[in-house]
Amino acid sequence: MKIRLFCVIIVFAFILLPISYAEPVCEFSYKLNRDNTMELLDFYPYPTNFRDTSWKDSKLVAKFYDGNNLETDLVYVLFSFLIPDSMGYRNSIIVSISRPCNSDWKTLKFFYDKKEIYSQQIDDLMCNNNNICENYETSLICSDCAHSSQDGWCELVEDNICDPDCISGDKDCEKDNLILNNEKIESNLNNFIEKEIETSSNSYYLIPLMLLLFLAIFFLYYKHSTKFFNK
Ligand SMILES: [Ca+2]
Ligand SMILES: [Ca+2]
Ligand SMILES: [Ca+2]
Repeated sequence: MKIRLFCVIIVFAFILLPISYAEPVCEFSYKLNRDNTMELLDFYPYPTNFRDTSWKDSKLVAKFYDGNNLETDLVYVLFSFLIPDSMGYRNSIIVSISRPCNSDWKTLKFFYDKKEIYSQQIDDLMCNNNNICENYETSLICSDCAHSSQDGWCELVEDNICDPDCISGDKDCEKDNLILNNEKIESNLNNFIEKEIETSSNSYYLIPLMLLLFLAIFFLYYKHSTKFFNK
């Protein structure tokens, strides 16, 4: 029995092990043109269990360099301008590369057939450390962005803050919605009561007016009938 329990624990430990090692991975997407010009389309850091699946035989290579211009990472980029089931060759395609985020990164360079075709400073892209959460920065890899703030990254943490980036899942947003709904119901009820009081108080002004009108009609009728009988 004890051996069976031990085996179950070991299996669970192996299942949970990769989850506990989820690390921020930085994904860069570029538009690659046939004349080998490039432009950044998107940069997105997200936590995952990174597995290097890059194709080890490509003419297009991406290399990361640190502040001392030393190569820290290398990615072979899979690409083809010939798209199956399309009209043939495309003039431009989208290429993406992913690597575990590294705060030492300074520059990302692309080489085609060992010739440099593109270079971009990426340290500021990841975090420019100016205490302003902007551009591609997220709290995942940049201290400029406060946790659970609006930074394009949804943090599913119960921290009494509703992260506006979460469409669903953040229980704090459900609490906020509940408070907001209760406040709305309370405010509607107050408005209704105020309107009722206003309407009622307006009616009170009408009572003496109605009474005066009634008396005036009665007086005219009485005067008219007295004149008639006196004739
Ligand atoms: Ca910033
Ligand atoms: Ca966020
Ligand atoms: Ca939260």
